[in-house]
Parts: sequence; structure tokens; C-alpha cells
Amino acid sequence: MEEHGMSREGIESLLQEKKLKDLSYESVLSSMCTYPHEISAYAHNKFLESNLGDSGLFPGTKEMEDEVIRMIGALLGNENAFGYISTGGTESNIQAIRAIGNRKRREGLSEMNIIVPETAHFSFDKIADILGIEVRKAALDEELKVAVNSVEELINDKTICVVGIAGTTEFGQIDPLKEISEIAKEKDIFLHVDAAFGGFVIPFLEEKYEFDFSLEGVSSISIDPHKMGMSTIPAGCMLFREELYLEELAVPTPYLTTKEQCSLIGTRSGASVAATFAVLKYLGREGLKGIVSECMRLTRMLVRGAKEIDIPPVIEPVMNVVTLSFPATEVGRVANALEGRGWRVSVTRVPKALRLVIMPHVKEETVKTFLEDLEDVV
Ligand code: 0PR
Repeated sequence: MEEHGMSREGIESLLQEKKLKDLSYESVLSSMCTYPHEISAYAHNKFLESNLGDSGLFPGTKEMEDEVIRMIGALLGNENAFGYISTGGTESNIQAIRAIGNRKRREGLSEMNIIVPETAHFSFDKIADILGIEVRKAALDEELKVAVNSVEELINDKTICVVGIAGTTEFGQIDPLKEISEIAKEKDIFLHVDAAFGGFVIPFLEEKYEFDFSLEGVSSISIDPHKMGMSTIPAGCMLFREELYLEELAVPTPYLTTKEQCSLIGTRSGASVAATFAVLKYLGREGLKGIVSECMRLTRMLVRGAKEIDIPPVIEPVMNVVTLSFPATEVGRVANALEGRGWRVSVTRVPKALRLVIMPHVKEETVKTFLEDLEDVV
């Protein structure tokens, strides 16, 4: 830091210089984040100083959080769910496993494992590390959904939780949650659904999928307003069916305005809570549905265009994630060539494929130009 501060103009031009180095989302097809809705940005700015880590100082923000939990709970089949607005899918996943882990430890279990699909987000590797819990990875079926028999085979007397994914990070696939829910119920095992991406997509698809609290076996859900919920970063949402699991996360906070805290982090943005509240109120289900419908229209258009140039999808897209099949030796070259033309794309692990996420910042023109570049490059 310099001894003397800079002028306001100096700072503004410095910021502008840095801003120009960042990519703008228009050419980004690799991200699950997007521009926040204008109303989210407005609300975020209005509540910049709000800290839900000491929520007694910000009862207005806390009211918004409570209502957001009710709104998202209702969207996911349970308006009486218990939870809070987290920093994102990683925190929500950690907290779900921490909650059931704490409970089982108090019941006397010392060695524990959880079962996740092979497609699980890398946040589960962090969970293994932080919580010292074995993470067992269940195999997939040919449609890249978790194979139910593999889940069953991996369950033993140390299994405290099974995880299902509603919208896998790489392929946008939905695990057979109805079947998994039945197993969880029958064996009395906690079932966590990672709907970080899919939570704001699946309820608005034409095809109906069972994935949420309407399935009796589902104990907790992670869903991210900062992905398809059009809110600002950081906004995740952790929901439990039963309050006792939220209580498992509570630590006493003697000198604060509240007696205890359940979130993983202390100081916690009220701004992104206000943003989430505002955008959900502003758009309503109809508005969110419109956004998902447009993303899905462009997803179908992209897949159709790719098929016309003989590039098949790995799976028919379930949501707005497209994975295109290339020989393993080709996919890296194609991705690099596309990046050379200014696109940002990603490559999946197994099977190797070119991965494109059709977020709300992707427009029809973008898809057309991308398809032309793709044809050129191959
Ligand atoms: N669960 C699932 C199913 C996810 O897809 C993700 C993130 C998470 C959990 C973790 O969420 P947070 O990152 O909010 O903690 N999926 C994306 C990914 O890792 C996140 C992302 C977003 C990556 C934008 C890149 C990017 O530009 O691929």
C-alpha cells in the first residue's frame, strides 16, 4: 500500500483497466454463473453492509432470508424446510454432511462413510478432507446417472449418507432419485440431494422429474441462487426437511445478538440474500420458467446444429448443459481451437467430451456463431 491515497478518478480508471482484462460472459460457455438480474444487482447494492453473521443487527435482512427459505422450500416441495443462505454449493454440501456426521457421532459412530455418484462435484473431495469421512464413489449407468445397484452395494453399517445429484456439473444429468429415496427410506439413511445447478432448472422443465422434498426419503437439498437463480455471488441455499439437522450445526455465539450460529462462515453477506429475495419476488415462478425455457430452446438448437455437422451429444440434454462427443484424442484440440477464436469451453473427464453450459447470457446469435466456428474448427 502507498503512503498517500489515490484520487477517485485514478481508482476508477484503474478499476476499468482491470475490468477490461476480465472476460465478459457473452463468449463464456463453460460457466454455471451468469450476469445477475438487474433487480438482484440493485438489491445487492442496497444491502452492501448487511451482515447475517450478527443477524440481530439486521432484522430486515433476516426477514428476507426467512422468506427466501420459504419460497425456495415451496419450490422444492416443502415450504416448512429449515435452512439458511450459504455461500454456494460447496458450503451447502459440506454442511449437509457435517450435520448428519455430527448426529451419528453423538450416537456413538466413529468411522463413517458417504456414498456419492462418480459424477459428484469436487466439493465432496473437500468434504472427505475436512470432515475425515470416507467418500465412496458409485458407478454410473450408460446414461451417466448413478447406477442404483452400485449405490446399494457400497452401503454398509458405516454409511451415514447417500448423495444424489439433480443436475450433474459435467453432464447436466439427473440421478434416479425416486429409487434412491426408496433405498434411503428402507435403510433409514440420510439422503442429500445436490441440486446446486438443477434446483432452479428442473421445476421449470417441460418434462417432470422427481428430485426434491416431495420424495419422502430426501433429507436435505443444496440449491444455488447464484447459478440459475439469477442472484448475485455468493448465494447458495441449504435446506433440511427436519430442524434437528440444522440444530446439529449450531455453535453458541455468546457475545452476539443471536445465541447461536448454524452457518459455516461467520460474517455473512446480507447483500446476496437481499438480491435473492428481490429476484425471486420480481420474477416469480413464471419469470424463472421463461428463463429456463429460453435456455432449453437454445440448448436444443445447439444440439440440432451439432448433429447436422455430425457431432453427436454424449446424452440428449436433460437441462441446459450440452456435451458433445469427440474421439478422446480430438477433444483437446477442438477446445483449444475454439478458445483461439475467443470462446471459453470446458472438457469433461469421463467420457471425454466438449462441455457447453447454455446460461441466460447465451443468446440465439451466440449459438449460431458458435456453431459456425465449431464447423470450421472440426
Ligand atoms: N454442486 C454442483 C452440482 C455444482 O455444479 C457445483 C459448482 C457445486 C456443487 C459447488 O458450487 P459452488 O461453486 O457454488 O460452491 N459447479 C460449477 C463448477 O464447479 C461452478 C462454476 C461456476 C465453475 C462458474 C466455473 C464457473 O465459471 O463447474
